[in-house]
Amino acid sequence: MATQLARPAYAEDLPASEQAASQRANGHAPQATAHAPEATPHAPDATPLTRDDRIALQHYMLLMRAIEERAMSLYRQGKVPGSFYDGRGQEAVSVGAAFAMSPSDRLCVLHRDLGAHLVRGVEPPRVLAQYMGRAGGLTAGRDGNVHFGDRHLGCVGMVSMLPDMMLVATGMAMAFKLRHEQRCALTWCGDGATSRGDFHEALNWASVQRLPVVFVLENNQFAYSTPLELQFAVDPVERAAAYGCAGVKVDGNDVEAVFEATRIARERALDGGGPTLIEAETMRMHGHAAHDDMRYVPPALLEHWAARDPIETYAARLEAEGIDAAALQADVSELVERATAAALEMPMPDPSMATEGVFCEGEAEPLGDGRAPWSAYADAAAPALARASEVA
Ligand SMILES: Cc1ncc(C[n+]2csc(CCOP(=O)(O)OP(=O)(O)O)c2C)c(N)n1
Ligand SMILES: [Mg+2]
Repeated sequence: MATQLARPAYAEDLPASEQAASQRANGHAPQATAHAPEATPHAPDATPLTRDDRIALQHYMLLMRAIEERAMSLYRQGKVPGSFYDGRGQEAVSVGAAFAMSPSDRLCVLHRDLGAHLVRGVEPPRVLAQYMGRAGGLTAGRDGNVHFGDRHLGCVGMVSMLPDMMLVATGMAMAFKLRHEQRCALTWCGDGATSRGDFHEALNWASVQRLPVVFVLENNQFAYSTPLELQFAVDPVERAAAYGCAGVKVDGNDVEAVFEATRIARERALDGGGPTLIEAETMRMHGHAAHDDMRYVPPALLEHWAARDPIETYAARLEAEGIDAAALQADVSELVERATAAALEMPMPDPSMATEGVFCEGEAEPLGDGRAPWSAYADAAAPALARASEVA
């Protein structure tokens, strides 16, 4: 069932003629004319989500939550080395944004964005094995918990220094521009990231060069124990304007709002309109990591956001459209149980492999394409749900 979604305000801010004039003033040719012929699907201007798309969005959010809940219990059983980081409450941000991207777009996925890996096609047993340091994990035990990315699925594994991945995404977008490739880079960053120099360098360079990159700022109210009011005096979206970067604020607990803002930002990027900073307002519902009891978070704040849980609110919306949300939940629970059993059967890595595959040996292999379950990218014969179940 199609629903027309509201366009964020910035989409109307810069008419095409003004964009072109601004580009000429900056000495940049409009990207739209510089692009090579369509190499990847350029999503239609206003493609609404289908019923299957909505089911897929909920599927991936449920999958992210169920995997992370299971991983947390494995952590408590001593099966996850180090600590464990999750994105409870932020499922809509990673799933909604990743869902808008085409197969040949490239993603730098952050530590609270498991949903994006799942959308791109990473299978749940590999994620659970990763957390447990098993040989079948994405890094085959070389790195623990959240520092991973499957390059075969168009994702660059994140590094711990934050927000370095903003610069990596900016660099990829620069390469797309230089090669006249019709693709977009996407990355996430936290509210804490806005206080780091890399954040400003990335926004500035991407704006000066009008690069096809989308930055999703996950404003989850805290950077470890530092609250927003100690993080910035000026809203990051307002700062974006100072760089000449489009900025938009969305409800980060509304998966369709995040999807739509990202879809429009991507279109804008591919049309030569430059980068967009999307600030998704949400809440980190767990501690910074499993070891953090988050005593510093006011209980009333948690209660406020608990009532706006992205999965529960979307389930109610789907039910109103006649979709059996409970059945989706049951399918995912079963799937994650199977995935856990599979991961627990995987061996620990052979220690002699630790130094293999760390550096590039021989010819560098380009990143591969990822899965893009949104129906706009799928063949008419392959609806999103079928693709979602493939991931399972
Ligand atoms: C440069 C740098 N300093 C400190 C850390 C340790 N660290 C990891 S996550 C984190 C909190 C980051 O907060 P934010 O950017 O808001 O992201 P969130 O964890 O809230 O999603 C910190 C301080 C780091 N990874 N990199
Ligand atoms: Mg934060």
